[in-house]
Amino acid sequence: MKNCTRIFAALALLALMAPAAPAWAQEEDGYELWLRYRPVREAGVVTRHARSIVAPANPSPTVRAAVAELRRGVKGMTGREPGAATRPGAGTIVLGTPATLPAALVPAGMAALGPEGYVVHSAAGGITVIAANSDTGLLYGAFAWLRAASTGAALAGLAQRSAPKLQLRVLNHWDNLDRTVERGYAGESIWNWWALPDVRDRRYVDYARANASLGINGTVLNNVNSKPEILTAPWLAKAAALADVLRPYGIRVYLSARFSTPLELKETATADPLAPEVAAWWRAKADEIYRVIPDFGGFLVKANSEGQPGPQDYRRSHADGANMLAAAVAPHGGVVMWRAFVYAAENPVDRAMQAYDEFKPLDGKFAANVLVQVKNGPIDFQPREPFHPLFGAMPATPLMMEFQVTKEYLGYATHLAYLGTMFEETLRADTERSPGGLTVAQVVEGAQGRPGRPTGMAGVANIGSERTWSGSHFDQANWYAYGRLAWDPQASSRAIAREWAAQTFTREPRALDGIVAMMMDSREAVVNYMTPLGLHHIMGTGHHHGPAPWVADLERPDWNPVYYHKAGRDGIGFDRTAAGSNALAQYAPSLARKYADPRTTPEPLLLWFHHLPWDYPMPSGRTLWAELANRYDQGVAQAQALRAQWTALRPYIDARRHEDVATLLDVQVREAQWWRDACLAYFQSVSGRPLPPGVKAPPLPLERYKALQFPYAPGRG
Ligand code: BDP
Repeated sequence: MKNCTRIFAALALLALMAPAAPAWAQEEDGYELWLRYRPVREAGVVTRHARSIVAPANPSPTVRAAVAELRRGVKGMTGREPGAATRPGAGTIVLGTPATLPAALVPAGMAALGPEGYVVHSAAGGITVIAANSDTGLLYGAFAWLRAASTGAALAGLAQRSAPKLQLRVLNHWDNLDRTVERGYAGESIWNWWALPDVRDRRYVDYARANASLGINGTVLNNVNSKPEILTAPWLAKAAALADVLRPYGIRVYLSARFSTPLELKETATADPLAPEVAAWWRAKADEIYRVIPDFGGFLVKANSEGQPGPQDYRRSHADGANMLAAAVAPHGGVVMWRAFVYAAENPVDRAMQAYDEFKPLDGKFAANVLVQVKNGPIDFQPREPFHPLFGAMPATPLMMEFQVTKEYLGYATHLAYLGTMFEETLRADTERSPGGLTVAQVVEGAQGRPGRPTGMAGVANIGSERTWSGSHFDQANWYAYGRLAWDPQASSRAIAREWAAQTFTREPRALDGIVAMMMDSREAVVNYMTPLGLHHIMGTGHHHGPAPWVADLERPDWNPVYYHKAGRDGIGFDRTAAGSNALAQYAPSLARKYADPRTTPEPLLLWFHHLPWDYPMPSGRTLWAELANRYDQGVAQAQALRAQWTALRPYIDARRHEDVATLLDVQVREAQWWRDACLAYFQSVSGRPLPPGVKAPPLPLERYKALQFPYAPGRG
């Protein structure tokens, strides 16, 4: 008995010593994402500001969703659910548009907010006003208030005003009709196609809430490598069921269309975009789609890329193909997002140059409702790439950014790599296409284009049916960061990381500092242990898991890692200067001049643009060979540091999520080491040089690394 008392006393003491928030005591599985609404220490303040909610009469489903979210959030944070009130007063949250708010509560400057912006502000008399020009704006405002409350903002002095800088903020699901997900590492597709349209999984609502909390307003349901069936009546009924669930949350549904659909369905004799029967088929198909999905967003198209059919099969241009589809959806207000990710098997030109070569001449030739969707870099979602040269080079065409949120080339969902910093790096890059500077973000925001043309950003989703949604707790941050940057491409990745971590893990300042520090370092760690100094595309064939810089036997030159690193006795790197492929000429002249000289090329992109001798002197004083080895070692050390930092955070994180993350970090350390060992073994063999002094020899002979096979790696769709 006495012993028991002592144990209890010790436990009580431990509990007192532990951080203030009791959240660690509760096991969490990550399902609630950043919308956890756990008890906050200033619960009294929150209650005082949210005793009741005044909503417009006859609320739409969207307003009902906003009110329900406020109730859920306040109840979670305070234990007390706000009631309904009919009149604004102290402690009420009043939601409304200029048409429904009492005149005295309508904030100034509402017109400038546009259709989706919101104001959240503390009015006199202890009233909080959430105002917008549309119900969707009110929903976004409700989420903004909840974000403020759950991150500990001063609720008495709120003065937030925010409007999205881009119109289309879209997730691209690479989800197949059999529920597999191309490049998906979080289980099956969340779309249970088989059970749709009858069964509407409740998870779809949680998906919609999460996206609406970020302002994501569109979702492409199916893989860019599309099938004709998706546009047949039974599948349209499934898409329509999803559209019904997502609509109240301001999310429109889009579909990836296979260019040869009418031909493959045997409903036309050709898929030539200039054939009248083909244009007529697409018009009728668009009419059919809009009958079942009245707010259908439009089509996403991957054409003449990696074996997909397209207008070039009929010697027509990308503009011919895009404009034909655009004409079909235009009467309904739809758009076409036409991808610029093209490179042809027969084309001997540097793969990094092919999209520019094909699309630049088409500038100004696309219909008003077409956006050309361009990947962030010229190759393919590598851990680091320079920005795509098309940004800034097609002033008469709306260019939509395509980021990959799923980590195909960055260690799947296993490695911790916060992509906010990577997205930010591209968005903040100066294209130098304007004397005063013109960042990629500004291009995407439409700074060059005619006013009124659409703007947008796409993120290849990392969402699946696993409990964590994204395959790991930290991968949720990449969904979050993508959404926040789609709303404001000039936002800070550090601020976003902090905001995410505060909602997802803890508000304890020391813990937050630690988590944010880990996130901010993580992507650079991956770059260092996989592809330092501008190396790229040296991953395993097909699945892209693990190192394989030695692969040289694939049918097409540009499928082989050796094509990208060009390492030999003489040196390493891809010469993209005038002496080499001259890809540099696709950038603004001032930038091209700077990057033409290795000494004025940013070190992180050195081997992207230059082939240099192993003895090339680096700014550090080391030779290139020694610097490369040093970076690989640094990457491993960074991965180990992430693991150690996480251990130190144990007192602040609930046991289950702490363990989940720790387990993955152990894998990351092991795989970072593997990357380092295999790459150094290989580059040493081709350079014929001894390892630089102080660099440890890889534990296994090169052949052992080469022999590793991963026939069942996930995500190949
Ligand atoms: C590559 C992926 C491939 C995609 C392709 C694309 O490996 O699965 O289909 O991009 O974006 O990165 O179309």
